[in-house]
Amino acid sequence: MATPHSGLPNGASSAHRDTFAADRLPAPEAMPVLVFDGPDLQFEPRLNAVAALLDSAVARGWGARPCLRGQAQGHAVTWSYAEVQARANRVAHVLVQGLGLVPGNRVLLRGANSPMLAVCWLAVVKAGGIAVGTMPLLRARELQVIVDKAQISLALCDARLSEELAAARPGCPTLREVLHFNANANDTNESLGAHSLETLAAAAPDAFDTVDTAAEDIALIAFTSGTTGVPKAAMHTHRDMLAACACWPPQVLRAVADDVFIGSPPLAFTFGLGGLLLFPLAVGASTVLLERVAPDTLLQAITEHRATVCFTAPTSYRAMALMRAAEPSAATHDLSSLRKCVSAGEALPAATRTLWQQATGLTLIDGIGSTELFHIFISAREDDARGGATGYVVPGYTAAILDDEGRELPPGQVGRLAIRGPTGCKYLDDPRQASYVQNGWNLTGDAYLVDPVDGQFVYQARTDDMIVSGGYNIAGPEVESALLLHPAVAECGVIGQADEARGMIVKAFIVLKPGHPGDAAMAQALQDFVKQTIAPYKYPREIVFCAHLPRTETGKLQRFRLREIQT
Ligand code: 3UK
Repeated sequence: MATPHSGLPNGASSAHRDTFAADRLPAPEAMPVLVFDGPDLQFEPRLNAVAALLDSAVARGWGARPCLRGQAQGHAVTWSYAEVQARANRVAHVLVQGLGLVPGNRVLLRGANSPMLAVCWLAVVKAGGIAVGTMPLLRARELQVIVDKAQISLALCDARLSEELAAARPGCPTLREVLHFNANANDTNESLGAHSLETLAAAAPDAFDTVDTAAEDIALIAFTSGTTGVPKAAMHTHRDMLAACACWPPQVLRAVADDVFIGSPPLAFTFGLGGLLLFPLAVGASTVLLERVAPDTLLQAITEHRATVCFTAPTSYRAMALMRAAEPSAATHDLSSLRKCVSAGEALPAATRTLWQQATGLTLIDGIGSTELFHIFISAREDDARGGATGYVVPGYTAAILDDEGRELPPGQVGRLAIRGPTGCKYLDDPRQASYVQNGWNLTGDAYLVDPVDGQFVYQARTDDMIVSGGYNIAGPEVESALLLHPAVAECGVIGQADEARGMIVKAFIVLKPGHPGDAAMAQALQDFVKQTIAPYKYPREIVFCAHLPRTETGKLQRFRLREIQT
């Protein structure tokens, strides 16, 4: 066992006996500059995020308030704050006494969103472990990469997702123990039934001394959605998560204790972890954790739970709005409980904002965040929100638009978005740290400009997705936004395709709404429509009609896969 890691910048010694994460932090000169401005961003040197979010809620007298809602072992449940704390304490005992978890060990968490998955996350972090979430659809090979990269020894896995993890195990020499949860009580398989996590937890005490971690101990390793290549592992400390809770949620979202949160992003994605677990806990609200989150099931669940705050991706808002518009009567889905709807993950097209407004009367709160910065850093409150712009930098963060040499550009000019604040990118042992963090700034890989009139940040494209055609810079998302205004278009994705004469041409992949033929006349009509909507040179010279678009589990369009498609 390595000696405890000390000498952290604030002088607090680590609680981690397993120093794997601290040993693999970027070198000091490669670290992002951290800024803690204002009274809400002053943190004690010793801090456990779950003590601050859960134990303190119960201590404050919120024990009886509803906390987690959803399905557990086939039943609909609502667990109060006190119950969630007791359950997390029991699971923490199983981890420590039963499985030998030592602070600093990584624990793989695997499951669709559910109350028990959230309890597992809280238990790992309470016990001083490092939670490593995995997207439900990952296959054995991808799980192996994660287990190997994070040197994971323990796993808590939803029984219904046990197969891929079992298939991965021969290639995971570090993985010592796997426990399953959410099995049906009558399941005949021993490891799923009698030795399930729930059975072991039921026999454990319901009090647990939350490990007194240092504010800068790593609590979370979030793998990036990894559109290409080896996924990057972004590490976050206990303080990072509390800092995120202290910025965008109170400044922009402004949720209250009576809110009922709901949405689609997996807890393995920091958009989901913040929006569907940490932010509701921070205000004493409750959160509905859904296993199935297709647009129709999400609509139904909003109605059923009288949800008030929704988090999902732009495409999901668009699909829900179109479904709602097609409903014979407004009564099929009653969305009148909704108060706040947050869109993130990719750019929000103005047409989608309008559709949602028409369907619900609500103004979407757009926000750009990243796995590396943990959560949203540019966003706008409903009153400031306007089509086509992401919003203002969230108080606590600073943003700049930089040119290729790192010089700050004036408003109106397109450049690289650079962010500083109380959170920042810390990749686990990865040379790509040097491209995300430069001179202390976090470079998100997005091209943005600041509107010279209202000062809002306006998204252009991913920096490597800019289409340069005939000498013009064309941002694919702008062409997508224009196409989405056409009544026949359900979804679309725009990329640049190599072209001898122009360097690149704009190429659009289009999913039409039912009943519209994908023929030459339609292609012509769409090209004409774009020319009339935005600068004519941006029109798609090539159009491909398709049945669906390739997307990640978090709703992001996989442009690299569109580029791979040979037509
Ligand atoms: C893009 C957006 C325009 C942008 C995320 C909220 O998406 C999240 O994290 P990822 O690491 O991806 C980050 C990248 O996604 N993006 C996200 N939101 C927007 N582009 N407008 C937006 N509103 O390219 C960014 O660099 O998967 C989002 C909270 C937590 C997150 N992790």
